[in-house]
Amino acid sequence: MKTIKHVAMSLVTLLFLFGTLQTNAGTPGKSETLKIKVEMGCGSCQAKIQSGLGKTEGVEKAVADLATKTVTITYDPAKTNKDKLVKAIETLGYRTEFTAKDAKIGHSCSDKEMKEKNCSGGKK
Ligand SMILES: [Cu+2]
Repeated sequence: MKTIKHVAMSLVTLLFLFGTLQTNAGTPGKSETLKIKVEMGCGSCQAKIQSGLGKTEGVEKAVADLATKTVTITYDPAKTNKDKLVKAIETLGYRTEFTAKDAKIGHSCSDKEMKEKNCSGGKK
C-alpha cells in the first residue's frame, strides 16, 4: 500500500515537472542568449558597447557589465550569430575573448575619457 502511494506521488511530481518544462521551453527558433568577455575599462566603454550592440541587426537586448567585463546579448539566431556579434563589438573598437591576439583593435575611449573616467583601457 505504501509503495503504491509512493509511485503515485512520483508520477504526480513527474507530470508537474514535465508541465513546467513545457511552458518554459518557448517557441523554437526564438531568441538566444550569449555571454562574451569584452575588454572594457570604464563606464564609457560599457555604454558604447551596450548602445552600439543595441543598434546591431538581430540584437534584441545587450547588457554590458563592467565589473565582470562581460556582455550578455539576447539575439535572433535567424538574423545574426556569434561571429557577427564578435565582429560588431570589434567594429565598436573593443577586443573580445575571441579576438585574435595580433588583431589591430585598440580601445574606443578617448584620452579625455580615459583620464576622466579613470579608464584602464580594458587592461587588468
Ligand atoms: Cu573606457
